[in-house]
Amino acid sequence: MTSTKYSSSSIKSSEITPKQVYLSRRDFIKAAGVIAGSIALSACAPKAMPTTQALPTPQDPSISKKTDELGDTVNSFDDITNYNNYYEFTTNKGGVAPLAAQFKTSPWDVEVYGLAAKPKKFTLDELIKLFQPEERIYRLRCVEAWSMVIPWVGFPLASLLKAVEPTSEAKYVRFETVTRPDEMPGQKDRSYPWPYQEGLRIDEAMNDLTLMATGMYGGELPAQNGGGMRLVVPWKYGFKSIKAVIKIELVAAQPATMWNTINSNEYGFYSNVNPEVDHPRWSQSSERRIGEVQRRDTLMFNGYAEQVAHLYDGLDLKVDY
Ligand SMILES: Nc1nc2c(c(=O)[nH]1)N[C@H]1C(S)=C(S)[C@@H](COP(=O)(O)O)O[C@H]1N2
Ligand SMILES: [Mo]
Repeated sequence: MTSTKYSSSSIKSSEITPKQVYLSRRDFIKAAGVIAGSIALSACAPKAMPTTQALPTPQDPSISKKTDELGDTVNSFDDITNYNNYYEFTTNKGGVAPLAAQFKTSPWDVEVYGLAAKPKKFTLDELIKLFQPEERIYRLRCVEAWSMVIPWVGFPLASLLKAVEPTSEAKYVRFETVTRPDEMPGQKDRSYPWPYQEGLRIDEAMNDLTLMATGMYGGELPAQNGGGMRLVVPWKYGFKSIKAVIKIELVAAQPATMWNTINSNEYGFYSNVNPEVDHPRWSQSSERRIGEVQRRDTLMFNGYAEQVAHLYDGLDLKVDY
C-alpha cells in the first residue's frame, strides 16, 4: 500500500494551533506555507512545494488520544487518510491517497439553492467564518462492515440550511460531488452515474448530529477524506456521507442517490446503520474496527439511537432500509 505522508515530524503541532485553523483557513494556509518554505530551505530541497497540492495537515499528537462519547479511541491519522472509499479516484482503498494528492481543495465554493428564500453561493472561507467549525468525534461505519472513529472539524448542516431559509415545500436535501475527471481518474469510468449524489430528508439534515466537515484531526480536511467540504451523517452507512460537496439543493421529492441508482436491492435511501437488517451479501450484525482484531457488535443507528431514533417513528426499518 502506498501512502501519502502528512509527516508529523515536518510540522510541529505547537506551531499551528487547531483553533487558528478552524477560525481562519487563509491565515493557516499562509502559516503552513511559511513553515513548509523554511523546511525546504533548511533541507536544501531542490524543488519548490507544488502549490496545487493539498498542504500538509498539522497533526496534534494529543488528538490521537481522544475518545468518543462511548470511550472508543480515535483512529490514527494514518489509517484515516490511507484507507478510503472514494470511487472518483479508485476503488482501491489504499490507492486513493496518492491519487488525491493532486486534487485541488482550495479555493472551494458551495452553492446552496432550490426551494429557499435566500439561495447563495458560499466560499469555504465564508462558511468557516460564519459557522465557526468545532471538533466532533464520530464513529464512521461503512456498509462493507468496517468502521473508524474520526475527529472531524465541522459545523451543523442545519446552520447552513437555516441561512438560506428553506421554503415550506422543501422536504429533502440533495448533495452533489464535484465533477473533475482530469483530477479524478475514476470519473473517466463511465459505468458509474457521475457525479456522486446523495440525499437526506429535511429533518435528518436538520438534526444536530449532521455535520458539514471542513477539517479533520485539528487541521484541514485532506482531499482523500472529502476536502474542500463533505457531509458526515454518523448514524447512516458511510456512503451517505458524500465527499467534496459543491451543490446542496433543497427539493420537494426524494432525490436519486448514487448507490441506490446503481443497486436499489442492496442500498436503500435511508441506509441507517442497523444490525438487524443484513446486506443481501453479508451480515451487518458485527463490524471490524480498523486497527482492531476482535470484531465488535454493530450498534443500532451506529450508537446514536438516542438522538435519531425518533426520526423513524412509524417506519418499518426492515422495509425502509
Ligand atoms: N463523493 C464520494 N463520497 C463518498 C464516497 C465516494 O466514493 N465518493 N465513498 C463513501 C463511502 S462508501 C464511505 S465508507 C466514506 C468513507 O469516508 P473516508 O474515506 O473519509 O473514511 O465516504 C463516502 N463518501
Ligand atoms: Mo462505505
